[in-house]
Order: sequence, then C-alpha cells, then structure tokens
Amino acid sequence: MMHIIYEPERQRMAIQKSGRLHKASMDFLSARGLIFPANDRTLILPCENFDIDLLYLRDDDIPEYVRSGVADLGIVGENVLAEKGADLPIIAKMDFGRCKLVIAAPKDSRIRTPEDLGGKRIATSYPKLLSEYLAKEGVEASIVPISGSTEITPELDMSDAICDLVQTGSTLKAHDLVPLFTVMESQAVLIESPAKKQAKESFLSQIGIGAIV
Ligand code: PRT
Ligand code: ZN
Repeated sequence: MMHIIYEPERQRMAIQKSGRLHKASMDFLSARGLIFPANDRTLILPCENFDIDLLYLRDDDIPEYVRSGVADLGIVGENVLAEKGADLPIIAKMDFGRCKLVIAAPKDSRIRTPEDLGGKRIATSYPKLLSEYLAKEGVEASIVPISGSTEITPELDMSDAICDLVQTGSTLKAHDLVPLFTVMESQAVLIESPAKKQAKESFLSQIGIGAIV
C-alpha cells in the first residue's frame, strides 16, 4: 500500500481510470518520459521522475476536478468537456479518442432533416449538447436523459432517435440505426485549471507542451 503525502507544490493530472482514454493517456505521458510505478489499484499514482501525481477518475468527473483546482491538468474527451466544463481552456489536442456525437434513428424511420425531430423523443447521455443543437436548429423535441447504452432505446420504444458517440459505426449498425446529423466532432484534449499557472507551465514545458494552442 502506497502512502501519498500531500505536497501542494506537486502538480496533479486527472486522467480516466479505465475505459477508452486510459491507455492512450498513459502512453502519451510515457512517451514524454514520465515514469509511473506499476498501478497497485491506487487512485493516486505518483510520477517517479516529475513533480506530478495522476488522479484516476471517471471521465465525467474530470472537468469538475480541474475546475475546482483539485487537479491542475486533465485529459478528457471534448464531448465530456463541452457537456460538463465548457468554461475550461483546452491547452492541447491529443489526437486520440476521436469520435462524433451524432443523432441516429432506426433505418425505417422517416426522420430526414433536423426539423423532422420536432416532437420526437431523443435518448442521450449528452442532454446539454443535444438541447443546444436542437435550439440552434429551432426544433422542439423531448430529451430522454439516460447514462449509457442509448442504442437499445428505440427498439424498446423508449425513444424515436438517439444522440450518442460513434466511432466505427458498428454499434449503430448492430441496432439497425443510421447516423443522420452530427452534433459535434470530438477527440481527447488536455485541459487546465485556472489555478497554479506558473508551476503548471514549467511542467508543461518540461514535457514539451509549449505555448497554449
Ligand atoms: O467509466 P468512465 O465514466 O470513465 O467511462 P465511460 O464509459 O463514460 O467512457 P468510455 O471509456 O466509453 O469513453 C471515454 C471517451 O472516449 C468518450 O467520452 C469519448 O471522448 C471517447 N470515445 C471515442 C468514445 C468512443 N470513441 C466510442 N465509440 N466513447 C464512447 N464510445 C462508445 C459509444 O458511446 C457507443 O456506445 O462506443 C460505442 C460506439 O462505438 P462504435 O465504434 O461501434 O461506433
Ligand atoms: Zn463516463
């Protein structure tokens, strides 16, 4: 069991604990020379050769940890950032975790244009992004908020369409859904908290991330 002593001068970076961004985030840091001990299930992992600790979190929580300054930096999908922390600055695009947030409907649906979504039920884990999209299109629809597996909701007659992430498209296809409209394109991004600017910048320059994009 590792004991972490609280050292305020150390930076903290929030990354996804497990899931699609975890390995790519670790690989990104290793490629920049950061060495971490083998993870023994701890949720805070001290870097062995830089003044930084990793916080392993659910991706959804990363914007809040960074906003509050508990984490100085974070790696998260732009989709989660836009839904939960649109106010936080992006300092680098990571070039992994690419996906699209799309509105998709059953193959046999008559939805062809965004206007056709009027009065329909759309299941999503991204209610904020979806409602912004609908407002921009001037469409009123009913948002069904659920936290995952939206793809099964049309066949259960819980929704008429879904708004979810797509990468290869094979999950949509498996449920006879077709992508219709793109709400946003996304990739993983590096974000920073408003606090502790100086120490953070020196860390970023040490790992070769220079001026803010
Ligand atoms: O446990 P935690 O809350 O941290 O993880 P999570 O389950 O919420 O997220 P996770 O690991 O699935 O995804 C993390 C991030 O990876 C997302 O926020 C996106 O930024 C990015 N990403 C990239 C994706 C995908 N591609 C993706 N394909 N996130 C999810 N998917 C899902 C999608 O929701 C759908 O169910 O994969 C399915 C579709 O994939 P295809 O390839 O069949 O189209
Ligand atoms: Zn999540």
